Amino acid sequence: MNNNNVASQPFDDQRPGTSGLRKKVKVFQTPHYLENFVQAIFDTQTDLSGGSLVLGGDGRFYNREAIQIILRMAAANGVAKVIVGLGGLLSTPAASCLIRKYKTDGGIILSASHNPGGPDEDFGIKFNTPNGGPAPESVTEAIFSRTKQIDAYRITDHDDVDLDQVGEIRIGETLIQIVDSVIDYTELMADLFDFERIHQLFNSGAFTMCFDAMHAVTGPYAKHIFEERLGAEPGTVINSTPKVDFGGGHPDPNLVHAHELVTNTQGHNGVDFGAASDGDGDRNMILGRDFFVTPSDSLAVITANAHLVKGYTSGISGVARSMPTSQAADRVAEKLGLECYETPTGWKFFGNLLDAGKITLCGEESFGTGSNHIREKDGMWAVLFWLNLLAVRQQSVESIVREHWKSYGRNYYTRYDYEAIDKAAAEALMQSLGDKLDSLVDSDIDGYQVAYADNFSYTDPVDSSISSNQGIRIGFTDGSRIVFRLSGTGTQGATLRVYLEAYEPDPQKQTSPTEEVMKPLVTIAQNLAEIAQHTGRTEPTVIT
Ligand code: VG1
Ligand code: CO
Repeated sequence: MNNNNVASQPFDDQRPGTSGLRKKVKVFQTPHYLENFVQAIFDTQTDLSGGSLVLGGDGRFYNREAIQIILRMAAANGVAKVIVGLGGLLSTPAASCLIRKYKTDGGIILSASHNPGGPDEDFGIKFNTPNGGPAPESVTEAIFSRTKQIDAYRITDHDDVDLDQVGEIRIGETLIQIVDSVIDYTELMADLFDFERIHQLFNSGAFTMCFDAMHAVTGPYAKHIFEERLGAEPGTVINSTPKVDFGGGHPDPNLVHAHELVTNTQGHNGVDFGAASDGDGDRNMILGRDFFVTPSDSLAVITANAHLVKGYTSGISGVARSMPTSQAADRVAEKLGLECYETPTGWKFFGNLLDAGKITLCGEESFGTGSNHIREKDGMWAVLFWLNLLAVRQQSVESIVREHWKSYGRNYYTRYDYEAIDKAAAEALMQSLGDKLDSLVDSDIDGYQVAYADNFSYTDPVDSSISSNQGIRIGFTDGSRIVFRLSGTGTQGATLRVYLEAYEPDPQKQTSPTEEVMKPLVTIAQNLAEIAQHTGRTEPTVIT
């Protein structure tokens, strides 16, 4: 067995975005492309040499090939132990769980999350630190700097390792452990949730559920937990076999892409509870019968009800939400006397708050919810939280949310995405909107009074690091808000996201269709940012 030093040249586009490095599969297949990035991880994360690593991915096209390459590179870089998910599969939350449980020096997760998979679609890679969370900006920037200088990488000659048997193999000095992460992950969930009570709910015969794994990584976890452990009817989990191309769909749990699930929740025969997760299992969508729970509301409901759920009965220390997420959680925090933090988009910004014990719960409007049990958002966790809550409160999803609105007010919420627009046009739009901000404060726009208009900058309360230019916020005196930012996960052109929120405290006015309530704000947003003029688009690609 030989360790080879392979000469290479830097690529200039390996800066990680909101969640790791995401590119088309074809880009990752370019000779040395993946290898350079992985070597930059080994070069900057020096504890890995002689240390241990968790490795796995969401099973998309190129997952297995990339794992074999990374294993041979880990051996050549002196990693002592690599813990790999069976079949090369690890959901993002399961990877975080393993890093923490086995106290490894980090993890490499292969995923482009909810983006489609296949030879012409997307692939991704990210490094998680020993706390189990996505690397903070200081680490991703160090990796990026290294990719700009790299001139060689180390790789061992070795045959492919069998990823499909639990057990131990060696590549030279490096121990490879293939583990069934469903076991470790289930154990953690059983600690946090009242499995007995949820089992009784399913046994009662009066409760039905449908979970859509979207042919992505959560299939095996969901089958085991819902059907085998909690006694849900066989067939409760649909699309449960992970596929390299996610069955040709977008593994994105929203009303547009999880249409089979949505149909199953509709009408008289609809199930009582519907849920889905994304490509890598960190996102979740929650549905009742004929009822959609916005992710922002889900975070607020979870916060308000945490004391009813096994793992959280002793109380929570605080809550955080990403900036574009609706302010529903803020209302709950205020009532409960808890601190509520507003962070930039991306889970990495919750890490310090969780590590410091400042928060127990956190979430994003993009179908992400989680707690201090790991350092990633966790789709199955959110679904189990809701199940536990339904078992305790013995009410429908809809009545729980409607009661919540009555107590705290309703934050109507919607997001408009303009995908694959010209990058320069998107940047020009943000620039000219940014230039206007000062003049907007205190002005009146179509009857809405501007309270503040700024470009969000975040100072981390734990390490004082500053992240600026995180999106434009325009807040109005009635509590409504418009946020504009450019996506950091896309692989084609630019994506403009416009987030809209309106606050309604009056219970009599909490049943209007969201589109109707949002209309005036949509018009303001389109005009202010001159979206059509800059991008040529009069309609968004996706509305969630
Ligand atoms: C999007 C979401 C963000 C989320 C990120 C990663 O980022 O808006 O809230 O953390 O995806 O989620 P962006 O930069 O495209 O808006 V996942 O499930 O794709 O890892
Ligand atoms: Co994801």
